Amino acid sequence: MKPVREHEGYTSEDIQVLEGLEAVRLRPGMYIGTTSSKGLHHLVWEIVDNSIDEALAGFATKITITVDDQEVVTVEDDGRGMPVGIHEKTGISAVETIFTVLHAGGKFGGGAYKVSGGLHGVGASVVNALSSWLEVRVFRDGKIYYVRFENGGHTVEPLKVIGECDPSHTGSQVRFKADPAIFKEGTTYDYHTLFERFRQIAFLNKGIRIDFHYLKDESKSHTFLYEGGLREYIEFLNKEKTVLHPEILYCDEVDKDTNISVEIAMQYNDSYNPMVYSFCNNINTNEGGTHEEGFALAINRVINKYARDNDFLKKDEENLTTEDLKEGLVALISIKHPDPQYEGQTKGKLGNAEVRKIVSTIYGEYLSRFLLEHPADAKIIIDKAIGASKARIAAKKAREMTRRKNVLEISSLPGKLVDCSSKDASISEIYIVEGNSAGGSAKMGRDAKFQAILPLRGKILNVEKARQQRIFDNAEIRSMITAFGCGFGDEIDLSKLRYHKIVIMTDADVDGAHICTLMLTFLYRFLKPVVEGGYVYIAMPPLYKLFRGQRTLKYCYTDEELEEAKEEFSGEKYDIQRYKGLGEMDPEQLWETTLDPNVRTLKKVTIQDAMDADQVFSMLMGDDVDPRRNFIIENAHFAKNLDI
Ligand code: 1YM
Repeated sequence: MKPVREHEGYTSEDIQVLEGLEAVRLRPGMYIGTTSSKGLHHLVWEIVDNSIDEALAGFATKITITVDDQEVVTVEDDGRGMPVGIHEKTGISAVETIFTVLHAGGKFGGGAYKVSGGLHGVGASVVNALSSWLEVRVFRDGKIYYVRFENGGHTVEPLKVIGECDPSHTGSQVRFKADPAIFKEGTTYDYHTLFERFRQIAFLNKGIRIDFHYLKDESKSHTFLYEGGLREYIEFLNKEKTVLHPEILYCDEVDKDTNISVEIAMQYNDSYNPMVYSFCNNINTNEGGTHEEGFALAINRVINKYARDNDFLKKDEENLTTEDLKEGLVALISIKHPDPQYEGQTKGKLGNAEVRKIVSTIYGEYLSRFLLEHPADAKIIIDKAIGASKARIAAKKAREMTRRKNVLEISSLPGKLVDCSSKDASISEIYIVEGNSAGGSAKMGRDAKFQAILPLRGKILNVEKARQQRIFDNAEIRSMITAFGCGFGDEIDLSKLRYHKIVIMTDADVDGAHICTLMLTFLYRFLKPVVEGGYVYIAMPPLYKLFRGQRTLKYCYTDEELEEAKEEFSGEKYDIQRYKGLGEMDPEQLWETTLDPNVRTLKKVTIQDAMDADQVFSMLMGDDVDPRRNFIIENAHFAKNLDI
């Protein structure tokens, strides 16, 4: 059946198509998860994924993404150009089919891996359905083709040739404006989110060049191109760390039988934390899966064998555990699979069973060769793991001996805690307050029914730089864990959490920001489910008070608010007090600005992406002072704003 265009009346196929796109508009969450900012960015990933596929298939080398000051996104690649011929089944051009039929993209072609078919792969038609308008230009055979859709995917200008180009110029360009009627929180793209994802895509696909132009504010441009792939990614992740061996282990191979590609890089640093990240088809598999298991099997088997063969491990000594081997390890595992299966709570776990063996074999062979050829590096790696193993065995003994004193089993609450009277965790809040004087004001200013105060003296221990044992010797950390009541680490039990709001309250200066970061690092590393559960907040004390004599006119929480207030007050006389610290506020002021649920602003801490957070923490905790200072002064974007 030959379909006719909109103005000529609908055919049944047109209607089916529109019903499909209409379904996307009715339940956008089913297709892109959410219509929040995250869903909005999803639209960009979707179109970029198609360009990545074209690059992975060997046809495109460069992808350009532009976000202009009207929030219009343009994605362009130099691939073959989307097919423009008439598609047999639908009777309309392939380009139009890709953009109007749900899941059409995946049904074409074949052979190569398709990142666009992966976890997020909902297809370009979903982007079209959720856009006010969308245009496609295809450069192919010396011609420029053009098609335009409006209002959620209605074709307003069917595919036609609008000009000629040099036949050597091929590629695809998609421009779209997300529909504000769908994205009710706004259609504003976040520079950091885009920047970090494009950089990651470039690291994960060596040789692909990504040009990113962000034209808003002061316009910014970036080119990402990493010929070294994951090797360069490791260099980047270890930039602020002290690495233990200069050489990065790097392996990039394809399993011939299955066409699965395996790219792995790793290097040890002097920290105690593992940083193992895995990906399948460019998607971060943050719940791990068979590729991570295969990797762990390989390092365990090969390093233990080498250690025994070369007498690093004596007959009566036990094997190094995977945990020992991961101490201070930064590793990246990226596989590309023609038919990935994802499982787990957030579909972030790779399930394909065959992958375990393939990764274990490929990386095992590489690693044994590496150890043989680099005995000096081998010794450093094994010494590090033996150190970890000794510490683990010693800690286990110490734990067994002091079982009773274990922080988890201390029944009495810490002395400094000023608890609330409610025992209902869902309404209870605990303020972790920097400094004793601020703690005093908070204690008197709070609502004792549901607000508890835990003053901390000075800085808490930097957990990034210490082994577990020392961390739990730290009094401030023990106070917090005991007060929260839910345990920590693997033994955490959220049902025992005594407060459903944990509020970090520090001064609004550089020191305060540093203490806040230390707190977040600690929470992130040892009480991650508490952060993920959305129980952690940051208090926002005011920066300024506008007053006249004894009368407070207004509190301002940001410099912008102050500027606005100054304009409102033009004509009226007032003075401005700048608060330097929480200690300057009396209990009443603290209540009416920062504690009272009816007026206060809290920032909810949502660690969107464990990887970003870890990097931020590592950078902040690293030995290099400049990036830390700059970061703290500039922002704290790991905390996303949320007004309570
Ligand atoms: C700015 C977004 O979509 N590029 C792109 C998409 C395709 C092709 C090339 C392509 C693929 C194939 C053959 C094939 C797509 N084609 C399809 C479908 N950039 C962007 N560049 N010829 C061209 O896979 O065989 C879907 S996407 F379905 F038509 F094959």
